[in-house]
Amino acid sequence: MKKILLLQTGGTIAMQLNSNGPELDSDRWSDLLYKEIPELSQVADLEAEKVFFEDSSDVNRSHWKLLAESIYQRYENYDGFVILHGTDTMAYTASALSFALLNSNKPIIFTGSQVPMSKLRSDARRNLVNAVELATQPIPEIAICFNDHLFRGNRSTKMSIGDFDAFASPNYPHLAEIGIDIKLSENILKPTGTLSCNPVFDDSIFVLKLHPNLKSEYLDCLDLGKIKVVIIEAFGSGNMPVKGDYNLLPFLDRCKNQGVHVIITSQAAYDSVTLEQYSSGREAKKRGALSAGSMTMEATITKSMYLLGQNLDQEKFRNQFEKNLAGER
Ligand code: ASN
Repeated sequence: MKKILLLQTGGTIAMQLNSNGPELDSDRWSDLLYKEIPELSQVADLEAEKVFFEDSSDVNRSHWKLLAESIYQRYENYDGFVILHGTDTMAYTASALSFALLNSNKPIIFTGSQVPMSKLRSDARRNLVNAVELATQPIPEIAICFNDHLFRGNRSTKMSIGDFDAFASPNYPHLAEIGIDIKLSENILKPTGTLSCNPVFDDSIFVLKLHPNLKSEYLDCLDLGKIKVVIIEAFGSGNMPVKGDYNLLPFLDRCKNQGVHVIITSQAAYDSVTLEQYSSGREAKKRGALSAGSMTMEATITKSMYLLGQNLDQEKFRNQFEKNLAGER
């Protein structure tokens, strides 16, 4: 029987429902598995550990480091890993781990739930059983298992607050479908190299979401001396205002002069940023802006933080950012 390590990090799946709504209750987490789903022992030889215990809105780069190191240190002792995590930032943590732990040849499967395990009509039980079963399969991916789907972690994004079908991977096919049988897709990564652990993330980034009428003068307050990457969530294929009061090109010039990388993502979830398509994208490109291509915002943010953490020079950062490091683009 496969040996699977279950790492608990909090989230709704581990919350107790009281009169205020779901709340974290750290005393209960270890009972969760064995008391409520004893049948899991038929699927795998499971061990459980608490890494941290947070609503996932409070999870940050220090937690990513802790989690990556926990897996790395225990990697040889288990066949696969399941991480119980809050849904709100699960796609960020999964993306971060995909860069921190390159070349994992074992399944590292994130799951969580929309409704606490303790509630009768919860999705927790199904998601957890599916995730444990997937962690016993030949899936060398850092992935998210939710509502009978398996998604590549760094391609995933939370789409719904109230639906059990909370996640999607808009620009990459599902890695598995879970019905009566589990059907693995052809698109699963092939194992390569040996696992490395490099969980250093620099947080000197700033994300700017564009909207019509965004006053570029507000951006003058940004201290670009402290920021190393500006990620612009632009329109469509990577476009932005380039005329009149709302012209953003002077801001891009300022970034370039100060050695700040500018990365362009899109407010449209599907397809890829193509800076060459319209003149405003071309103007941005002329000023050195990089395209995030088909990457999710979660992957773009965590990849930028990861590459900054590697202390690369400007050119190397650009090269690495444009490369596919972990199936993210
Ligand atoms: N707020 C929760 C979290 O992300 C939401 C959830 O897990 N469904 O921790």
